[in-house]
Amino acid sequence: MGTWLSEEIPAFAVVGRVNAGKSATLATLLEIDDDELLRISATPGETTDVLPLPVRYDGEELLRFLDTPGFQQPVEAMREIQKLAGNGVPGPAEIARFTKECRQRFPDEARLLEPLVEGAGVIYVVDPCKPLRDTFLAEIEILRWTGRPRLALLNPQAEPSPELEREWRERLGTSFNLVRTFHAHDARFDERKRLLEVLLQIEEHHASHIRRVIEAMDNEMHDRREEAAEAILDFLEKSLTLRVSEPIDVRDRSVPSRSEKKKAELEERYFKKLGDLELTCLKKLLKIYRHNLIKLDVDPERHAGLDLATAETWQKWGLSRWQLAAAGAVAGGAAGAVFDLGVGVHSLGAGTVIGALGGGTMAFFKGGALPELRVIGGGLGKLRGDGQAMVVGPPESLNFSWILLDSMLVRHRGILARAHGKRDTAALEVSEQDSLVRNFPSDRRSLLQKWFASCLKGSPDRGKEPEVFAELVKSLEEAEEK
Ligand SMILES: Nc1nc2c(ncn2[C@@H]2O[C@H](COP(=O)(O)OP(=O)(O)O)[C@@H](O)[C@H]2O)c(=O)[nH]1
Ligand SMILES: [Mg+2]
Repeated sequence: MGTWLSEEIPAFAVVGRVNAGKSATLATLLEIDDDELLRISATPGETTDVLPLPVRYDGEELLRFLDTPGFQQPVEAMREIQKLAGNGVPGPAEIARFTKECRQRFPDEARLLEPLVEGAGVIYVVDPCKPLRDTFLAEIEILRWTGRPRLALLNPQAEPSPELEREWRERLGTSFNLVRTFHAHDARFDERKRLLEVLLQIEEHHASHIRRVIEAMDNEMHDRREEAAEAILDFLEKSLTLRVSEPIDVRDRSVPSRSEKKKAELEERYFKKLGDLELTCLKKLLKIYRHNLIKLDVDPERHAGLDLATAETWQKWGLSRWQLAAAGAVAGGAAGAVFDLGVGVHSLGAGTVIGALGGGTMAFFKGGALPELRVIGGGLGKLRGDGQAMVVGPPESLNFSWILLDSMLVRHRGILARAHGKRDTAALEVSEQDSLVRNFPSDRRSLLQKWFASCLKGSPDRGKEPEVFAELVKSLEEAEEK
């Protein structure tokens, strides 16, 4: 059936002007952030040949997309095709002749039309911020003559003016089966899925294949959510049970300057380990969602957005005071304790929470005053010398667990919002937004609080784990909808 198509597999060629965002559209739709495989570039003409991108599930190719070089001389090509038609109206036959007879003069047009001649559907990508010039009208005309099922995708690379967008829609509406918007740089799961559903409408012939792809996407998303919940559960458990210890002998303990020094060293080790746990979790999340390009530099300079020096900002994170009380965080012995959340949250610093993927916990903690760590003198069994150890454990802040969880939920959301076709900034942008844990239903808050408490004590409640996992899955699902 020719070079690009096979009988049983539905195929769609993505066509349009150079730099319209064809490659970015495919990268986002198919979650490809590999520059080697699919180049997205400001340099025109990066795609010089047709590039087949098969969609496979369980080893079976269900659908195929073809990335193509852009139109280069659409007006001249249109005239040439008209000439081939003589006095008649050009159609698929003339397009087929054009791809064979006019290759020399129109290499790009011939290449991009070839898959259409073989039977591929058309996905025409345009930027509706561009004025609708003759060159575009020529492209639209040529595509109409192919007679193939046609979808036009508006990929606005800036904010289009409403008049211009209306003009594009009207013009495209007369020549295409459907016109839709697809933000190649911002599309999320739902928008990607909707695009496939639109393909169903223009290509009924292969409906079952396309349906299977949509179903597989749904299943995959479900699995990923579970994997992400697993990673976050693991991160929380390891962070909350994290302790670092050092044997300390009597002499060191009795000299304040020495024990202070030791404490400072231990604190540093504690935060380093916490930062490592955070990074491990973030790497897992990125892998789950097939993001390979985002850099995870632990670089405080990369922190952006949230200003934790202000009360409003830290008030957004973790649970509110009464929620903590309601969840049982302050039950038992803490009555009358001063728990100034302001100090607590503030001292945890900004980075972790904001989570520009780029600052680790460490950088974050460095910013403000270090949180009070529990320092236990002795009690860790026989270690060395007189058997006493200095142990540094989690910060006293009642909100510590909640902030860790919030930070991961927010970054998870940032990862989901990150389109694979977006290649310009390496760091993940996570804008300032409200706490996610604060919107949890109260029974979820109490369940998590109980489990957190068991972890903080050093003995995670295994009995509660399945329930905690299920609630985390739900939390991730809810965050996707916002
Ligand atoms: N802001 C923005 N830039 C885009 C978008 N799509 C593509 N670009 C940029 O436009 C250029 C060309 O994109 P590409 O996908 O390679 O276009 P193609 O030539 O049609 O394949 C690149 O510099 C992209 O970063 C978009 O939706 N928004
Ligand atoms: Mg391209």
